[in-house]
Amino acid sequence: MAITEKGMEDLLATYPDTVKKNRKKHLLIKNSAEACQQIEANTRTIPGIISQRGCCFAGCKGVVVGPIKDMVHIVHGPVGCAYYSWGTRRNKARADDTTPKENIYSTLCFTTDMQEPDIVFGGEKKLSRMIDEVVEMFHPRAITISATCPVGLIGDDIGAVARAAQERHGIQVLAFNCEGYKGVSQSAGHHIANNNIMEHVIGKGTQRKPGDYVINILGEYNIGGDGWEIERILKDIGYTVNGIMTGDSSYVDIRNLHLADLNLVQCHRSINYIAEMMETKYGMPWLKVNFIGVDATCKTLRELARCFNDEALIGRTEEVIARELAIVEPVIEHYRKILNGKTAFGFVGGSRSHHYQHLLRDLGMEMIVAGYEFAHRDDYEGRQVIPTIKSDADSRNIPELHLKPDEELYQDAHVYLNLTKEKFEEIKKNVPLGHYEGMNPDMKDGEVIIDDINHYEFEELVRKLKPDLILTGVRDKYIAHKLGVPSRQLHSYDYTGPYAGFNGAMTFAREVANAVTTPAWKLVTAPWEDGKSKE
Ligand code: CFN
Repeated sequence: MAITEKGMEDLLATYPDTVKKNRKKHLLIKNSAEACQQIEANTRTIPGIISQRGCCFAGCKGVVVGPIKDMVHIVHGPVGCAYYSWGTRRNKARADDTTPKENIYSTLCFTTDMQEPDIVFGGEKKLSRMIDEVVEMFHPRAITISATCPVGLIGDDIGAVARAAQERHGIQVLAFNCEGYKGVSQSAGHHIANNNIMEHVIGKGTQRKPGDYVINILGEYNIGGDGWEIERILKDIGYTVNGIMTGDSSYVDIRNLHLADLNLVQCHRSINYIAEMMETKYGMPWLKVNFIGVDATCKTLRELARCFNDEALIGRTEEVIARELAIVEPVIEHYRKILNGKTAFGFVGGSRSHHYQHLLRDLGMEMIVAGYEFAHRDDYEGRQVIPTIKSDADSRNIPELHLKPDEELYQDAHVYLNLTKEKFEEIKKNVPLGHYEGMNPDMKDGEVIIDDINHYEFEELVRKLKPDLILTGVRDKYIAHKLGVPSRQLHSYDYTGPYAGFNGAMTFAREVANAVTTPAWKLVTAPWEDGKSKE
């Protein structure tokens, strides 16, 4: 089932002219004849339209800051903002070498619970008292304060409260002015969180974890245990994971983040700011990776080993890949028999809709509609892959060794560590230059790309394209079910996971096969089958 330009016009025909003009720019039918199809993204949702987006507070406290397990995260605002962002993302945490169990606060919910008098007379004193109480009861290593909408509206100076508390208690207290209304989506919150952590936490530590290949993983939040599966594979190969931003991460490890050799970037959307700032400040290169999907994971592991240009590491990588594939391939093959040729509709935040295209293809499935809630244009249109050299620690400051791409826009670097310039030139010959990695380049002609979908467009596209599976968010999951189509919820993975790495791929395959084949869907009459609804 495909949609034509005419079909797309029909879909938009219901809208008033201004809305139609706006939404048209957020919808694309992939056409490889056009060199670089552009999509409008990261702009304000039309008021009155039911968007799937979240807010700035969600992006800052919920996404980037919240998973840091050994900090107490205080939500300064009414109880609802704290309650509904409590535990729902399933970013898991456990005790480790740097963080004992008693320093983990991930399962708790801290809020000033602002009431009407606080809104009228100000909530700073209440916040200050709360910090004192938290320090007395929990003795945390550090504290964050995240502002919700009313805090910005009444003008509470949470920065001043944080500074005073920091002096009083001798621990770091970070204030995030991430009021929900800022920006156009949760993306603004990612940026605010990145800036504050970069400025005040990263670089303050002095302990690099021991090992020959020391890496950080940025943009991995350990949803359903994804990060643990990725770490398992990397450790087996011989890498030391110095720190993760921010799944199962600790304040202690984040202070030492700058001491690793290389940053891996899994979710580019939420953490690219830190990756780029660390490159500028510490000369630390970064590599965009994807651990979602069997082929994607293998490709990532091989690229990573090549970055270090170390024969032993490359050999060990191949050994681990072979060992894992021996287990994974028969399982994937089994489910591919059930799923081959089936189609999916994927609409998730700012990176997964692209990452999961790879895993679906492993299973013989195709994502015929893909979209993001809040991604920016570079997430859709891709980044050009340019090999870049980092020859050794000293060379980090030698500009000519860090070969800059000619064009600034949307370019990405594949980095190589510990190389001579000659060796680098040799490798460069074999790397396809000008190759774009991103959602649009990975899609096939006729498939649909959509930004900031709304409820109406979601329903209409499902009616027209009749996918076998919908990869959804928390709310649109139920739209899918009401339309008689099975779904997997790709934000917190319903109650399951991990989906990343090799073990995750097997879990995902089993669950998707179960979802698609469950007899329950035969008992639901889809609206286009009851003869009453249009089409
Ligand atoms: S874990 Fe990430 S992977 S951080 Fe981001 S852009 Fe959200 S919470 Mo929901 S699942 Fe989603 Fe991505 Fe990066 Fe998650 S696709 S919307 S803000 N996201």
